[in-house]
Amino acid sequence: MVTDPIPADVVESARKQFTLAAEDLDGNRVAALVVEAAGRWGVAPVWEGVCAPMLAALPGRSAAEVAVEHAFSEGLRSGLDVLLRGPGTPPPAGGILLAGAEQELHCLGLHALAAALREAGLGSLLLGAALPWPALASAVRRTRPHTVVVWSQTPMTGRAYRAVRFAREFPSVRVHGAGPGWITPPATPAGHLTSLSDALAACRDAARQRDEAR
Ligand code: B12
Repeated sequence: MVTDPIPADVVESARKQFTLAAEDLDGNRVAALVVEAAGRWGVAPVWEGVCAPMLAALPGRSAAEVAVEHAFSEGLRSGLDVLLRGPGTPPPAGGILLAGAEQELHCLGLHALAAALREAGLGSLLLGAALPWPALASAVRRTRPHTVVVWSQTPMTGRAYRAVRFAREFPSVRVHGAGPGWITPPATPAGHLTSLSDALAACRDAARQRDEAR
């Protein structure tokens, strides 16, 4: 895994290529670019240095801009999803479970985290956007993860009390809120992750502690 910072001229060139592909509504090209860049520089540097800032800067006002936003975000999602994914690999048991908060349709941060975890040799079970809390509870009972990460992009879905109640319901599981929707960060026993690198480090620590306890 490469952890060197990406040189500024590479960031600039990657941004231009992503922009051209998104403006052409060419999601396949966006996907290919993210696979290529992350393969060369690592998932976290490419996500934090190129993709996330580009997403935050999208205007998304006119109809044409919204179409570009969809092409870009969908291309990123599919590129991240194929990255380092082995065919037929079963979801790891006793591992890391990722899900979007109830009613939250944004979840690209989790796709980036899932790709970064695969890169780190950890793997995860990503259940996608907008997972109702009772469905998340059911998934936790079935898969018994050591860590759960719940993504909220918008304040409407970042209900800190809900994450805290969930963490109390599952005291042996580390429950983290992630994303900018947690305006009030979830309090202990739940946690709050603010960057992809933080999230990766938290998941790796938890996996190491689980392995030491075995
Ligand atoms: C992509 C996108 C979409 C995509 C989502 C695709 C997907 N599969 O996730 C689509 C097109 C589907 C979409 C739909 C909608 N969207 Co939208 N969307 C965006 C956009 C452009 C990027 C969001 C994103 O994914 N960013 C990537 C994340 C990771 O970046 P970030 O949040 O900036 O990251 C910060 C931290 O989270 C951290 N970080 C980065 N990566 C990671 C990873 C991890 C693991 C961690 C822990 C942290 C972390 O670093 C960053 C700096 O602090 C934003 C624009 C913006 N300015 O944010 C609007 C935006 C979020 N959307 C918005 C809206 C309103 C909508 C819609 C309601 C629009 C509509 N009328 O239909 C719908 C439905 C949303 C819903 N019900 O949930 C608003 C939200 C306003 C608000 N605050 O409530 C925004 C802000 C646009 C705007 N300016 O109005 N959207």
